[in-house]
Amino acid sequence: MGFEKTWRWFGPDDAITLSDLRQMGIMGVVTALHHIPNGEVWPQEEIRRVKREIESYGMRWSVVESLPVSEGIKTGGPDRDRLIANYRTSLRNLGACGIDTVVYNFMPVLDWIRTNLKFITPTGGESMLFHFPTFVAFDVFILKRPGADRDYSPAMIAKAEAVFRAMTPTEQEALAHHIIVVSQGFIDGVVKGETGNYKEMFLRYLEQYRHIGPEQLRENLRYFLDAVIPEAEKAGIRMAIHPDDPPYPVLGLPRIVGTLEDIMEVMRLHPSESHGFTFCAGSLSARRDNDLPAMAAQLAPYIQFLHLRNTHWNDDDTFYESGHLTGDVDMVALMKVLLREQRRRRLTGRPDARMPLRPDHGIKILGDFHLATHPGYPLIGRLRGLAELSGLETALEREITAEESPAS
Ligand code: DNO
Repeated sequence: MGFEKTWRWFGPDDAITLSDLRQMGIMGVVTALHHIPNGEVWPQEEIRRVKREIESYGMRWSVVESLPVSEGIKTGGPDRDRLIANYRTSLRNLGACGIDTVVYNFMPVLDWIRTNLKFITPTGGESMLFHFPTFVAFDVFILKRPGADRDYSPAMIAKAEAVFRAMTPTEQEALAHHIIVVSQGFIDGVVKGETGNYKEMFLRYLEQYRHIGPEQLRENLRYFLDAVIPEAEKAGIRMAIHPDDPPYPVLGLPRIVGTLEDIMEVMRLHPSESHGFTFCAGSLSARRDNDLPAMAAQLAPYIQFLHLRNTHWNDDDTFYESGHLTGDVDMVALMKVLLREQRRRRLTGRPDARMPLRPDHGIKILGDFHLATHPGYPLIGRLRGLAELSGLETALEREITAEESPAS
């Protein structure tokens, strides 16, 4: 059977069309109503319109990624009950339209972070890289976040200063713009590109978390889950929280979905079949002490959606997105754990045995350089990843079947 092969599609503005997806053998589409502002209700007519469009190409709307959680919910601000009520209505509407899997994350202010969106790989492709001292240079010397220097060791500050001094003012500005705007804008980030003073705006958002540590953020997540999970249960929806990327605190902001212990704790906040997890291999591997196959084995019953890709660490400070099979994550071992879980679900009749998988991100190669796509979402690089993962899956499925029914 294998996992349901899916693809993230950004809607009508995506340079990759639904008919392209169909040619690639995609079964399920992963998308969101990106045109609806964060915090507003997703109306049934809009959901139905997009769903019909996807179905007219012979595919299904497999996963919503993401139904974004507004800042007011994460900070526990005065408007949180209104925002949660809207979120519940959107879930009800999605359920009424037959959508059953919804991704969200609980990262304060900003989502994923890379310091170089155009890193040239050893073989000449274009990927994305994270260099910790460059990130510290952004925080301490470019953004000038108050108190930032207290968060790092003197040795790290010295490295960051050297990075900062080697940059031209244009490069400094581009780094800030990439982190705050470019890599967030297309996934409903809080700071949009229109504003010239995006750094000040961003600092104001950070400021709202001045008194919110991990415990309080977890409490705010519990409050959210207590309100939305019962609604998801009624609507027949499984919620799949996405891990933090990178999976540790940044810019003085708490991040609480990064390690096995974190995720188990989040799962305990509101036990329910509708409260699950997105196993994002790329995000989780942005922490060297995360052992992914072991994590997948522990978290298996909660996994509702798979984002598979790999990372490679050049040294303790630097990782880059190295493709799908190649890299430091043992993708063979990981895939095996996941396939065993799928088999277990099938045998026990669990309704969530399709386990949608998408090739997460990809390296730009060949014609990808001529297509305007979002950072991390090229056509050929992702398709290559999907092909590699599918090949691996086919081979491992056969191996697992043989192991379980040995020839007599
Ligand atoms: C970036 C992705 C994120 C992630 C969302 C899930 O490419 O890792 O957009 O899918 O944060 O809510």
